[in-house]
Amino acid sequence: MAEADFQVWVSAHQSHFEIQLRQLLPRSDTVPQRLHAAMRYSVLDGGKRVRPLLAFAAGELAQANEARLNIVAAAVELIHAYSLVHDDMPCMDDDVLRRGKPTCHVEYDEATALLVGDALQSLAFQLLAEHTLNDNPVQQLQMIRLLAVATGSRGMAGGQAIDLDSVGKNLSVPELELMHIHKTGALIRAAVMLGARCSSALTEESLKHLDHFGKCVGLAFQVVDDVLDNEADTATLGKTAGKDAQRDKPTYVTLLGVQAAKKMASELHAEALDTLANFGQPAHRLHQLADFILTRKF
Ligand code: GRG
Repeated sequence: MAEADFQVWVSAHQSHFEIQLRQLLPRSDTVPQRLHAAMRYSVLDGGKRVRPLLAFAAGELAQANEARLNIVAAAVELIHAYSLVHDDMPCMDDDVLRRGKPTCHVEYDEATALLVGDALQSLAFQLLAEHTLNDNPVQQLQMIRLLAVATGSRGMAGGQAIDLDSVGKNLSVPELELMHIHKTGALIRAAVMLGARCSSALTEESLKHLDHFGKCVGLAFQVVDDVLDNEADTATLGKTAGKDAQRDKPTYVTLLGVQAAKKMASELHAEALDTLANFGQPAHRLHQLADFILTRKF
């Protein structure tokens, strides 16, 4: 019953969010048409939308306004889509399949893929700057800063730099954790915090709990991703499976083995749920999303 209710909530938010994204992205019949078409190709009709769902769930906990949540969720998803487009390019992971379809540089070309990433990132910050996200403008500036830090060299881009540098190397578990907290974790953590900060209802202490929850599920997401890269097939994932081993990249699976990696994901999940206990029932969607992050098969 609870599972069915969660599926209804997920589907309703995913379809509603898809409509929002369609409206927020530039139309493909406006100049420059090819770039706009490639941006829409890279963002629409695909992906689990985990980060937007986390923003919506954290926002519901904070009783935030839905219109504001749509904007922060879109900004985070645009940053995520940009990172996937750039990550797939020949100068980085060099992949041909993403979300079950040809990657952006394959469908279009490399220069277009580069520009798609650039333009999606700019659009994310444009949205945060042109919509009201919090009654207090100082708080809103803090939110824009939060996403900027999570995206830049002290967040996702920095994690990607460490990742590219790690190919063929033996990292320690703490080094791997540092890389993934930045590369994957920072944006997931930002999604939770941006959703919560769309209202001023939560105390600083509650925000700290949520931030810790975001940190735990962000890292758990990556540990599970490493396990799936090792265990799942390309058709299920919608992206090339076994890529990490192929590129000789250190992962939780190569460092710890599959069983220990799964145990680590479970421990992070348990820590995330412990943190949510501070909120009780109003945090049930975040609880369900943490369960999904642990048990996902794609
Ligand atoms: C290029 C600056 C820059 C950063 C790229 C996030 C990232 C950094 C690269 C993506 C490579 C990758 C497979 C990372 C592992 C975790 C991850 C982010 C998986 C993809 O996210 P999902 O599973 O994808 O949420 P969907 O398609 O469902 O949105």
